[in-house]
Amino acid sequence: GVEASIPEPQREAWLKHQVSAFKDKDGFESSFVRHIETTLARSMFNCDETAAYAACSLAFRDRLILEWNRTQQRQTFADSKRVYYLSLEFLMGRALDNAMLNIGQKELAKASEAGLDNLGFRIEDVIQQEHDAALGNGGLGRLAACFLDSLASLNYPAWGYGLRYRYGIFKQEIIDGYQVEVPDYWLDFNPWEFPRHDVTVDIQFYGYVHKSTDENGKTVARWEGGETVKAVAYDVPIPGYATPSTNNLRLWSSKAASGEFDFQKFNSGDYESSVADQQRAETISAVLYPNDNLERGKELRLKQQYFWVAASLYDIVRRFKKTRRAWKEFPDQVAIQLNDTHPTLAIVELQRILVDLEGLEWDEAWNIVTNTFGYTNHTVLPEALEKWSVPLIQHLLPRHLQIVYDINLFFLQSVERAHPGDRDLLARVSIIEESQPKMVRMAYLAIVGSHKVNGVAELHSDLIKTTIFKDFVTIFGPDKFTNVTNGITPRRWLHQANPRLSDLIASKTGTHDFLKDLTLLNKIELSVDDPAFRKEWAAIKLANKAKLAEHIKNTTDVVVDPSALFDVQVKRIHEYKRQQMNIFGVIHRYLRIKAASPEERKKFLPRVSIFGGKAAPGYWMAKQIIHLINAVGSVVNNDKDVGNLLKVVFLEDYNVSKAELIIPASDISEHISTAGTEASGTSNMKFVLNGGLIIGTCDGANIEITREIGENNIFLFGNLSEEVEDLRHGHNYGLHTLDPELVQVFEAIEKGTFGDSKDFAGMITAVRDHGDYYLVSDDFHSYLETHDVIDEAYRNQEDWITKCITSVSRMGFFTSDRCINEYAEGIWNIEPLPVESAEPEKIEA
Ligand code: IMP
Ligand code: B1N
Repeated sequence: GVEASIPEPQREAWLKHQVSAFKDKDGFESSFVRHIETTLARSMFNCDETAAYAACSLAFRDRLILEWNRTQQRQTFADSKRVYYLSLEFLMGRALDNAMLNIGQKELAKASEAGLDNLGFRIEDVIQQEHDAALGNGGLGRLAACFLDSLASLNYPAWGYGLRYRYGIFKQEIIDGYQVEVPDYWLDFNPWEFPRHDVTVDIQFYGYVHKSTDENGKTVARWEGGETVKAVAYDVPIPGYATPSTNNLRLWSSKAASGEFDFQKFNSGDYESSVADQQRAETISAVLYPNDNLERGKELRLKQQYFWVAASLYDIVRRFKKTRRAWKEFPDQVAIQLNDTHPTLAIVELQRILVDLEGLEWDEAWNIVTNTFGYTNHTVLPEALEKWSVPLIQHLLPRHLQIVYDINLFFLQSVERAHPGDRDLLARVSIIEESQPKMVRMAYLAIVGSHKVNGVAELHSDLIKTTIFKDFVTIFGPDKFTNVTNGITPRRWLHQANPRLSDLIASKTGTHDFLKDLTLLNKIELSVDDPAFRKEWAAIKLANKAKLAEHIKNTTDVVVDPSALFDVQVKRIHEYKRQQMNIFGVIHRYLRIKAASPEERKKFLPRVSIFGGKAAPGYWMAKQIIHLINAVGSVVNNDKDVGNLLKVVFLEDYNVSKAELIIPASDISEHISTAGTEASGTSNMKFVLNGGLIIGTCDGANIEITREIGENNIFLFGNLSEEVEDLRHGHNYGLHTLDPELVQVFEAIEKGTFGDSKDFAGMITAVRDHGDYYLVSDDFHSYLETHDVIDEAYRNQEDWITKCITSVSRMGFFTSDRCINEYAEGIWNIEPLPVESAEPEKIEA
């Protein structure tokens, strides 16, 4: 702010000492050695790969933070509209590799690589030292990370706001075939964050509401009492690709508000309880809830949500106030996007700030609020739709509950005016569910408080309009609801994960410009028949598979043949994603191989079935699925009759950096959710972009991938989303005859082929006796048939490679750059703001 600015007369002295970052190999080496010796207090006699990682990161960080300062100053001077992306999850993965690619560009990356080499380290090994920043569960968190990359790369003035969890998603170990969770303490050394101990916000909880009448007869509400926790900001710079723009991800960490200890208690000898208070405050940002697509209504989760939302809004409002504009201009300066309903309290908090603290009239405030927010829905699964109990909110946030009730009252009054006498409609759309206890429906609150609501793939956006949010389309009209199909950043998911493929593509398109404009990929379709190109294409896939085979050997002791078909399903373990169907299919293949004569066996195509993914710690069925996959693996992989025809591998601790290894090594990946359940999926896009084909249901983004790449290049199967409801209905009326091939699989499990069958009984009864909610039996036959089609297709390697090249060439649509441009234009109404480089010679005084 102005208060902290150095006065004009002294600025000359500052300008004499402008800091610059390294520009070449020698500069890199000098920065590296300086950080080793000063920042890290080590020396050439005490420098291992971890220290090298640290020093290398610090050298790049110096560059990054200069660009960061420059970008933030430019955005402040320009006084243009900013977008704030509020997400409880940011699944960032590793930063060094990404920073070298994005800010480093080719020359600097090459220079630092040579510098490292000269000082005795290999860049590949140094990069491997970094611990993933894993502040997310799966697709939703990784999408937020891809969006940050695109926002910076496209020069949009944008900040992310999240929580600085001390523990990210747990580390998964597989012990005797079972998942074991180990805490992920990742903050030991993190060179990518800047603590801002000067940027803190006091956050209030509990207490009561005091209402009084002011001199004009207006009722004023004051929230008093309760307890206070301090939010401390930590900033993570987000480099754009091929641009100096460096945006900010601000993560909040919780601390006790009253200094280190409660001295009252301390002096009265109650030392333990004063430490306990301290720890209770720190608990708020301690741990990421490890559920994907599930909300369990825990008080601490609600505390996390309010803590983060209140700190972020305080910060956003403070920044707006520095501009001294009128409140009605707030939506011209600020767009806030809600990543699912987790930050929905922000709507209530902004209304509270405007009405209670700033004294605006309700309607004027509400107009500002609704013009500021946009809401993205990511799921239609009922167990994932957030509801909070009224008594819990009443206790924790008494004033917010009153505001929610008022928002609901005014909303229902307007519905009543437009649809007089429709009591059912009022009950259906009420933000308050009249249950025991009463519940606040967060998605409804998010819709009512936003000007746009979007789904994340076409089918999903249609589904929310015709099912869960149908009544709101009637009330607000169809224009409030829109679609922005998800995307992925090609920087990480092509160039970083698969540098050889990226370079091969560049050799045909002339430059790496497709990393900025992914539609340029279509140029490689002209080379689809070029023998040298095809040969190199195949060689790259084989090398990526060999690298994964090496990892499989090192981590599981299973030896797999890189020339076999690699069939991959890596994602969170969930019944709707149907890993159970996959492993049942693997068992079916195993039974067929066993039943075949030695002569017939020669006709089988060698396959490796690769699984990976975490189960939520409390999700018993998901854990049973992991156990069955491992049990099948230990039987199949040691069966002499099977040999190389089938291997089954479960890769421990699937995360972003492992995804970068696994995805480029896939021939076929599986995206086989029950139709209508996977909102979009984003790994489907990553696999195709890396020259793998997919088997999938007509669900989420699979449908649009098919439209883009052509239906000859994808293996679709199974019932359609419009058939699901009738099928489920049929099951419940006893019309469920199990697929005979699935019966064979169940018999084998129940005979004890894979160990004690009791361990897997839940998976069988879910299908056979409990209505088969996810339609495993209904889709099983078509699933098996499609795998046979895949075997045949893979035998014709020439056709297969043609399919792969053609598919990659048509994937331009799925860049997250396209998503961000769509959000910017259709929802946020913001423009890019390019920044000049921070090189000192270019800075004007
Ligand atoms: P904030 O908006 O106050 O949180 O500031 C974020 C960053 O924007 C600061 O660290 C500065 O880099 C930049 N910034 C903020 N205020 C000013 C200003 O008045 N002039 C130039 N840059 C500013
Ligand atoms: O969001 C992704 C989509 O590609 C996936 O299809 C979708 O399943 C995923 C509550 C969620 N939806 N909902 C969640 C995560 C954590 C949580 O506590 C819900 N994740 C998705 C990106 O759009």
